[in-house]
Amino acid sequence: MSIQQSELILNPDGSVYHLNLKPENIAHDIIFVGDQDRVSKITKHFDSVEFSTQKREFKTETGTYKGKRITVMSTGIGSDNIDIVVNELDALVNIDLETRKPKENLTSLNIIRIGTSGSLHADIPVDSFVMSKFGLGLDNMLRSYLVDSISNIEIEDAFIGHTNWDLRKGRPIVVAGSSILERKIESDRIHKGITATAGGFYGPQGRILRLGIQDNGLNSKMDNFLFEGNRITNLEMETSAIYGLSALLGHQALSLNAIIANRANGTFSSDPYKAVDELIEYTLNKLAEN
Ligand code: R1P
Repeated sequence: MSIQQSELILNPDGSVYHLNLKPENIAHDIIFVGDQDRVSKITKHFDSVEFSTQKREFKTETGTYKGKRITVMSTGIGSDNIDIVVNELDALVNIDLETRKPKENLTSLNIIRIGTSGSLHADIPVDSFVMSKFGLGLDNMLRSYLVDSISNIEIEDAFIGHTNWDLRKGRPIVVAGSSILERKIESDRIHKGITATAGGFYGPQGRILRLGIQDNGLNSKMDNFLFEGNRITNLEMETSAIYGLSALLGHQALSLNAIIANRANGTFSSDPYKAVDELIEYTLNKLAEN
């Protein structure tokens, strides 16, 4: 059965609806960033850029770095955007856009997020790097899919018990990142742990401006959560969604974040762009190694 026009929407030129991309526009190694202005901060290091487009917050550039073909795209903020980006990217490689049928031979993409994030621990200071072994989704997006095969129920139950999580907010989900990409990118320089993905920036991450929040002790409970040596290192808004959809669709995904705020001691990086630039150069060189 072919997928109907209303379900997989294509633009008049045949590109996918939100990303404005055709299959030939993307590489198999893809870097996600949140901020559209971060795309050129990566591609300025490229040998050359062969393709560039933008629709809404989704800016994409494809080129080569030290001979390796890489696509860089901005996802904007939040898991709802990740739902669009990962599904449309998968359609570009795994659905025949002419016949509108899934392909028999599937392609696995390598997806790496280079993001910014807040640390929950004083010993993970501003300007350091964090790699997410797991994404802890507090935002519910993944719960619309059949997630039993990818969710880590033991960690979820431990987290729910430890934080006395109110299930009216939905059931948290824990999904692992790609161990293949982890081995490729890791080094002593990078902290590893569980990255919590929140469904918003203020209340959902415990920030109080004028509104009271449901659990103002949540960040400190997350801070001292530990499961088999894994602690929750940081809070941001995309990682668990990237991990969940990539795992379900058969792609490898890894999330890296430059720590620009430390929620444990209230500090903010004096030069957040420098920390992000360093993480960009670190990641590009690791990707180009083999
Ligand atoms: C919030 O300011 C945004 O910054 C972080 C969060 O995950 C959220 O997207 O990441 P990016 O800098 O990659 O967007």
